[in-house]
Amino acid sequence: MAMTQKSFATGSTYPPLADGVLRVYSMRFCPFAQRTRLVLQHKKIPHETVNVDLKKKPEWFLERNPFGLVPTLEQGDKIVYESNICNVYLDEAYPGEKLISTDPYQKARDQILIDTFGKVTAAHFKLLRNIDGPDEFVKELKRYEEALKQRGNYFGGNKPNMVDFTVWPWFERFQLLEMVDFKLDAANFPLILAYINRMYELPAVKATMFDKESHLTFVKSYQAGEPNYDFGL
Ligand SMILES: N[C@@H](CCC(=O)N[C@@H](CS)C(=O)NCC(=O)O)C(=O)O
Repeated sequence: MAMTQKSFATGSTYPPLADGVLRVYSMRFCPFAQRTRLVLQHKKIPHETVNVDLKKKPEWFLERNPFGLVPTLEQGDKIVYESNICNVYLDEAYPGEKLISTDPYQKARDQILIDTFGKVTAAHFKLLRNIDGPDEFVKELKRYEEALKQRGNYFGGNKPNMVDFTVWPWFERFQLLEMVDFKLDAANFPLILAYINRMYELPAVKATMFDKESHLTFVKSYQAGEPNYDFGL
């Protein structure tokens, strides 16, 4: 495993990557990176993690991903980035439980939930920033309440699949909406509320989650323009 969880910043030396080792570049509080960390954990894919300072990015990180975004995967001379692409790559390249359906119709329906989830994240962001009220967020999230009604305990049915690991990081962060006095209510979101409790039991979620206080501390530092990437270390 990599030497430290502390984030690497501009001017740092590239931490050497051993032959064959899969590395994920991450930021501990990034929901996109968490998507990929969830898949790595759930599929038990051996890997190491290198956290980067996203305000003062190391030069060697920008050489590997010119967009400078996490997650980014590196193994030998292979580089993959964009969370959804990383996750499809990991599912295809590694053995173990497959998270993407081989049934074309099921795969298409799952992909709709994955691709249109950006509407939820955008509304969540605007609500959290007090740019918008809750209407849009509630409307978009209702589609996922409906999906659970049709699918069962998880978006994947009786077990989690790629949809679950794609959307989960934001479900973990819905509790941040207490900052703007919003809470998911049992009348509108009974299945989502039960789902959130169920997901917290998954080993992959336990391995990648932060508690509410840590998320709140990070988000407040982020909103103040001084993100505390190493909070708690
Ligand atoms: N579309 C990208 C988004 C990733 C992303 O925005 N990650 C943030 C951290 S949460 C980041 O790396 N930000 C650095 C920047 O914007 O310069 C993905 O799905 O991987």
